[in-house]
Amino acid sequence: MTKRWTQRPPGSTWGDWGDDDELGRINLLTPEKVLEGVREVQAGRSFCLSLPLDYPGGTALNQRRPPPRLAPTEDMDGTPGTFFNVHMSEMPDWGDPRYVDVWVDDVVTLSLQYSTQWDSLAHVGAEFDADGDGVEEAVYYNGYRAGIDLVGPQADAAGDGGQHTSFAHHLGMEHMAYQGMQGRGVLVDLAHHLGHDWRGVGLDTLLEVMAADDVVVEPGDMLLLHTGFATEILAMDREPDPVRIHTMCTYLDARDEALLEWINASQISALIADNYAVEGLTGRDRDPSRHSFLPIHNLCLFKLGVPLGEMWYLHELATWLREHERSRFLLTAPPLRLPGAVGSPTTPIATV
Ligand code: UVW
Repeated sequence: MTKRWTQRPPGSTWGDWGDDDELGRINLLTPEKVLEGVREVQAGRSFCLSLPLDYPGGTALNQRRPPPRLAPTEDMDGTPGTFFNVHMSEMPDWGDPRYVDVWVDDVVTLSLQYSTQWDSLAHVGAEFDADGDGVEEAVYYNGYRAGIDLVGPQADAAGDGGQHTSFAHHLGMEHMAYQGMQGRGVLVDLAHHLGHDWRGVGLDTLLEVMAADDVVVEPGDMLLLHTGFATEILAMDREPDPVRIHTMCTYLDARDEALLEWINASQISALIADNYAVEGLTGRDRDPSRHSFLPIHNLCLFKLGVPLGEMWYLHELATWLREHERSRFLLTAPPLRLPGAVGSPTTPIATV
């Protein structure tokens, strides 16, 4: 493959794992890193780090992401939405009175980023002059191009009469799923030290909290931030307060340049939080230069190849770790192996 770029964004890892790399710092989840995670397993207890996928409920958090809709598949005679409690003894065509089976099949319409989720490297790119001709183009991690490698739903995009529905031909979830997303997780308990007030956390505060709990992050670790957001969401019982859901718990303050430098220097393989977007939607409105709306998304997904986990449910894990004066565990968090998907629900398991 010819190189997709002649200049890479400053401070990026593009090309560090080859011209065709689609994993970025996920590559740091090496066999040794998995073993480091396995060595953290001492009690044999597992924690589910997913919310029920129909939380937060409604669309107050994001109007483009409706809650999942489950329905039965169509029946054998093609009647839509009826294949539920079907007696095979009574089925037309290949049913038989001797059969005792009763069947259900279902289908889901699911916004892949509605609830506990991964953002793949295909989720956010940027306008950047990757080919050095003085003109910016829309590119994603390692120079994969909008319109070529990530193709939108225009007719006949794949030359197959418009039937093709896999839009991210590169950087999609299948790469993370195949890799496995397993290794050592390290949890920082912001909620314990800072409470559930809505506030940004810069590097100084993050390091203070980590020092207070003796938390050490090493290259290749997956870093998890417990803010209490998902705990609050669960308590709202699928009817979130539309104001409070946007004004509760802590988030990373992306305006703190030192924090961005630390994320880069720490060489984490994934950045995960129990809140909406890891960082706040606080913007840099007074900055007249061109900049990213979500600088941590830009840094992690576009420049470094660090996937983001959002709205993970960390309450019980954080409680157990605190009781046992620990912060590390084995984390196993594959997304759906759904080719072309940009986001994905996940049911992460922490084993302690
Ligand atoms: C936002 O929508 C703000 O973040 P994400 O797409 O990562 O969920």
